[in-house]
Amino acid sequence: MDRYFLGIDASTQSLTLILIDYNEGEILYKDSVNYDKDLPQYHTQNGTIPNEDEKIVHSNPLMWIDALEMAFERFKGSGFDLIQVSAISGSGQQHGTVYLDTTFPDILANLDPKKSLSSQIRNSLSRETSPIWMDSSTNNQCEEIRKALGGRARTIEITGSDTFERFSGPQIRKFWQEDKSAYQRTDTIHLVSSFISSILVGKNAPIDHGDGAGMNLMNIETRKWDQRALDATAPNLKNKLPSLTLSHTIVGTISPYFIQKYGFSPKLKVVAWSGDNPNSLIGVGLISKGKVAISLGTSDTYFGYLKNLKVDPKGEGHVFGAPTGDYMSLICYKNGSLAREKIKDVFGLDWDSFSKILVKSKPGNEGKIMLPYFFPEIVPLVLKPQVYRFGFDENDISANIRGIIEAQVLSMRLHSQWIAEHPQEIYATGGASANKEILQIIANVFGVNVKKFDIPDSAALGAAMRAAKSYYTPEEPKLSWEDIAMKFVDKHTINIIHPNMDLHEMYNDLLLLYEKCEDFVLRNKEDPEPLRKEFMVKYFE
Ligand code: XUL
Repeated sequence: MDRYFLGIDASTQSLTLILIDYNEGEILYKDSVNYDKDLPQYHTQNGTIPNEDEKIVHSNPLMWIDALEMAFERFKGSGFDLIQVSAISGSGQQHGTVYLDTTFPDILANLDPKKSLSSQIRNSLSRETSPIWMDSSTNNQCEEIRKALGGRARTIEITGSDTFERFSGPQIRKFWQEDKSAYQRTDTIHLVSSFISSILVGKNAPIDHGDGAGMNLMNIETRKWDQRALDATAPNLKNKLPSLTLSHTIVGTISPYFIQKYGFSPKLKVVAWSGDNPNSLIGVGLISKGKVAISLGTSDTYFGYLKNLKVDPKGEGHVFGAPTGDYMSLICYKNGSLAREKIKDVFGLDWDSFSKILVKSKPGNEGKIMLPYFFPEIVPLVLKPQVYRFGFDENDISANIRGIIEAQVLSMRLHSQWIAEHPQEIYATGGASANKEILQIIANVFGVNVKKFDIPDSAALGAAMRAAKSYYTPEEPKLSWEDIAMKFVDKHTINIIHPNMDLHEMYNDLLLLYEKCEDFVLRNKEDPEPLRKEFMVKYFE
């Protein structure tokens, strides 16, 4: 008993559930509900509602809770007796907001297990859809808030990040500007994480410091709502936000709805949910300095543990609260898996043939460089998508495949230089971390070992590990994050990929060239062509 913990990750394209056996350090059950395939009634594409304006990206909050019920239903059907689960925590795609009216607490307190959650919660939504992290339609609001806070440097100092299009504050401001009466009707604004944890405990649950930091509303030092940021965003906002809390807080026990419907124990503890990146930090065991992780998912992210608060003066990266109570750095790229998929689909390939072509192509791509802004990009900021190619065109299969992967990795190295500590080791996670050649390119570009895990779902695993830690800590204070990481993470490392240091030298040169290409296209600086020619002569003639 007291050994089974559940982690749930409500991400952009799917909802994943992981059950761990703490005593054995094993994952006993894993399942994913894919929104497009399993919930076709919502008509989503890659988990989002199609919109003619590609800057506007919303999703349906009811779909997330239907996915939750489907996952519980299947879990119950697996034969495992759900009464054995001791604690549950979760992870939500970050920044997305859910808008609820005054009826929400009552509805939650009186959920009828004979009806679906979505049919009961539907009427409490004061905004039908939720803007998510892929939305980039709030450039004006970002400027307004930044200005009101005293400029970029002040904004970063106060909130840990510059204002970003996808962050909750600018999104809330846009909602208030565009639909004042719906804003007024809104009683509570949740994040994806706190929305689902509220449903699980049957009352409004708090937002944790990890996810709260992705709003441009929380003071990164005091970890409280910052009145200046609230005032710069929308009127009366403080009254509409849940409270903030430490990530390890037990926010309640499971609501009777889930006990009656799925057979969970009335003692089941619900631990505060957090964002997917803070959860992944734990899921890959980043609890000390010098290690960073790259998550290759719908978004590609580069993140690391920070003992002390350190912000990015250029404002491309973020600082969030870490579930350990410390901090984490994060850089997020929108052109992740969906951009890789675009290249794969354009050439009618499957992932296997994509990989084979990647392996055969030459490192350095014979000097052919891509800037892969298939979608609006976050880092560097590109609001109007366009793909730039230097030295090749869109028909060259091999150059396009190597071009996109090298670009993604070089961009990570280029834009992570503000995190002063050079990584000593990189942990790879997310769906595309299954591709060994991509990991080899990461090792070569950064010049360090890359560790690969047999569980790419680090956010759901991290949530389950957090549930275990919070459950045990009061009784067994000696249980440290290191103990937990050893049990789950070290044990599941299946591959260490070593860098080729000759190629690393070449990538050092390519990094300079890549930066010149970015400068040329985005900052009107000099033509990189002469340097590109030199690079080709040096390495390919
Ligand atoms: C992080 C970010 C994404 C989302 C979705 O800032 O926007 O990584 O959390 O995964």
